[in-house]
Amino acid sequence: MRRQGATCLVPRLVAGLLGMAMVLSAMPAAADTTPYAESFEEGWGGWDRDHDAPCEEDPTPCVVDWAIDRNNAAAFHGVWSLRAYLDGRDGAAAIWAEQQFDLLAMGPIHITLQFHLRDDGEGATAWPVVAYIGAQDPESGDAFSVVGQDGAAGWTAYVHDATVAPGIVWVAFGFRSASAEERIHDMDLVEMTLETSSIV
Ligand SMILES: [Ca+2]
Ligand SMILES: [Ca+2]
Repeated sequence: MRRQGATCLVPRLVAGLLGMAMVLSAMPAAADTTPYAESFEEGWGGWDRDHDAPCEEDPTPCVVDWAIDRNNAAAFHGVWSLRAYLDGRDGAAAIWAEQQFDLLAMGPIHITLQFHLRDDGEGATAWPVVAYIGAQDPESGDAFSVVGQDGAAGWTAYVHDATVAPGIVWVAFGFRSASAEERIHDMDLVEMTLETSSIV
């Protein structure tokens, strides 16, 4: 899914990050760490849903039933989270939340991403939990790194990190199916730290 209006989100995000001291050009001598957190209490916080189901591109396309919606049925932090549903009976698929950030820095940025995912612990087969940090809009499940498995009842924290060049950086997190089951996961409290090395 191509996002509509993605570019209009960037100025607001840049402003938000700038407000958190990502003005590295004015701080040439010191390393800098910028925190980021989104708990979905007021809305999506600029995140958007996306998915990849390879069978949709078969000569006889399949339809994979999936959804990600903001929901107040369960939360790790606050009241709201993103509730994600995927029907693994329809074929292999990955679903995720993604956002692009325009990061201002004078050198590589090390991003550490952490998010929380809730499982009911009743699945018969563990499914991979996945994440992405990179320069491209993630459109394929193959772009993602497996950062763990679901299956533990309750909320579990998952971590992914990468070093990227300044500019447009996409961050995404979610999971993919690995068996013919329906599954619901709540996802909440996405946190990042953005670290830059000292600039001479
Ligand atoms: Ca929340
Ligand atoms: Ca995408």
